[in-house]
Amino acid sequence: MKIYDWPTGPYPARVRIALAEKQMLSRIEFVRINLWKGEHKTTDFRSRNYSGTVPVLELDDGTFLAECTAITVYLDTLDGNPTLTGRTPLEKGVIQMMTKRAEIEMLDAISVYFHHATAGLGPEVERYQNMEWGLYQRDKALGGMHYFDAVLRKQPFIAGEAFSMADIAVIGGFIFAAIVDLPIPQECKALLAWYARMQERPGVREQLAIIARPITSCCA
Ligand code: GTS
Repeated sequence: MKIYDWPTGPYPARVRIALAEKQMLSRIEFVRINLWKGEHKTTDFRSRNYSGTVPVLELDDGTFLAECTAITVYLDTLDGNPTLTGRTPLEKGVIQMMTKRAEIEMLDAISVYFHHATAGLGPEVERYQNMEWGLYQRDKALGGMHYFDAVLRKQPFIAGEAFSMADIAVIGGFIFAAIVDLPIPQECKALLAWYARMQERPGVREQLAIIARPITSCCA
């Protein structure tokens, strides 16, 4: 299997963490797509993923799977022993809900802030920007952090009692927050304590180590 990605990107990191947790990294050939050069917006790349984003998983039969959640579900269920996406119908439902919520309320919101209210990937890639929309999404992400802090005051993980794909999505939010220098509010003590616990997991720690910016800068 191949994964087209950009190794320091928050979304690719989600799939890399999932692979590390599943001890599957050695089964993947990584193909680097240079986002700063707009390689993800070419016609050739869009034939793999119409949305023009990474990561994209290519299976040995030539099938392409895009979207972190879809890729993670596929990889997690390949061995018949899902550890990240739930076993029971209820676990699966809650994990999907909280993963989507992590995207809407934190990770995607920070991404919109990056692409609209900062220089983003530069003028060649950012063809349309809307500062007001970007700043609105930044504030939404800060609200999301407070929401997840409240969740983690009641339970140890984002989707309940066990580590899951939903935790990985919020880790992606932390990675993007560090990239755009968006501090995690100090009063979000349960969220910050959870993030410290996440970094004790070898699969998470190893992947964070390849991200150039120090993640802890947003939590100091
Ligand atoms: N919904 C997609 C998913 O879950 O996979 C979002 C993927 C996404 O936005 N990926 C980023 C991207 O391709 C990669 S990174 O920001 O994490 O490095 N961004 C490029 C762009 O132009 O939007």
